[in-house]
Amino acid sequence: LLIENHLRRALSRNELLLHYQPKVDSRSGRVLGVEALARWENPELGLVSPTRFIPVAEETGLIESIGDWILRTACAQNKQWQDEGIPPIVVAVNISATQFRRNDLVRTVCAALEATGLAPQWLELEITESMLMQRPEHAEAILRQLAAMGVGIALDDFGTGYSSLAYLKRFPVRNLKIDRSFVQEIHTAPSDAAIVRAVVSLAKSMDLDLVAEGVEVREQLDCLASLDCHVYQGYYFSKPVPAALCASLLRQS
Ligand code: G
Ligand code: G
Ligand code: MN
Ligand code: NA
Repeated sequence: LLIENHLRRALSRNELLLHYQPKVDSRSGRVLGVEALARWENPELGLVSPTRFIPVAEETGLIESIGDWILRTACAQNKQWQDEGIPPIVVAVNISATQFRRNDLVRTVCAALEATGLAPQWLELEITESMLMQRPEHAEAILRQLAAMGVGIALDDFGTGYSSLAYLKRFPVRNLKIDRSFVQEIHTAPSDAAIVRAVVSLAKSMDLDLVAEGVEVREQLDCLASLDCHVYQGYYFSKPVPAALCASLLRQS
């Protein structure tokens, strides 16, 4: 209840902000995109993790206004980077299960793009396999509308849920993000390398983009490269950082 009461006022008190984590091509070293990650800094509670406050936002309905703010802020930031002359990149925004279930997601996304002037091709939404599988017909209809607009869809934490390959083919998904649990020991655990090899092959045959999450050390990166997976996110390149710091990473890239 304490956290809920504070969260109700978080937006009007400017306590929410977004950090951005680069997505990098290990061959060129270039930043291809960024993932927006919400942060909440409350004077009494301190820094609260999204793993704590997003579920509260979902239970209380606050996710409607907070999710809308996250989308708009990420789109506005990306548009601003473009206006500053930084080569265009994709910004990815995490969508919660409750946001995805609602009937107004497409409208909310349209409104954010219109309000900020960001072209749809520079926005990607990250959803999870389980969100697709709960109401497949609903999911398919939403994803088709978003794809028709030109907005990209990424499957986050890929490999930890249970999407059937038939569904993967049916949904207009652009990008698979290999969950970091498979990357963590990829250089020492042959079974993890085998899983990643299978996902690489799946992505190739279905013409999907691929990102490895949670790359922290050089050995993981080398192993991913040997498996022909060249795009990654992780502390090895950069943790999620404030927009200003992210802009300087983008300018250097
Ligand atoms: O960045 P961090 O490791 O603290 O994120 C923890 C979890 O919170 C991750 O699973 C991430 O997807 C989720 N998360 C971070 N920002 C957002 C957001 O803006 N919206 C939603 N729905 N989830 C987020
Ligand atoms: O569920 P999702 O993939 O959206 O979660 C993203 C979360 O992963 C963010 O909270 C981010 O801080 C975290 N993250 C990003 N890179 C790394 C990494 O290299 N190692 C670890 N342990 N976490 C990471
Ligand atoms: Mn994510
Ligand atoms: Na993930």
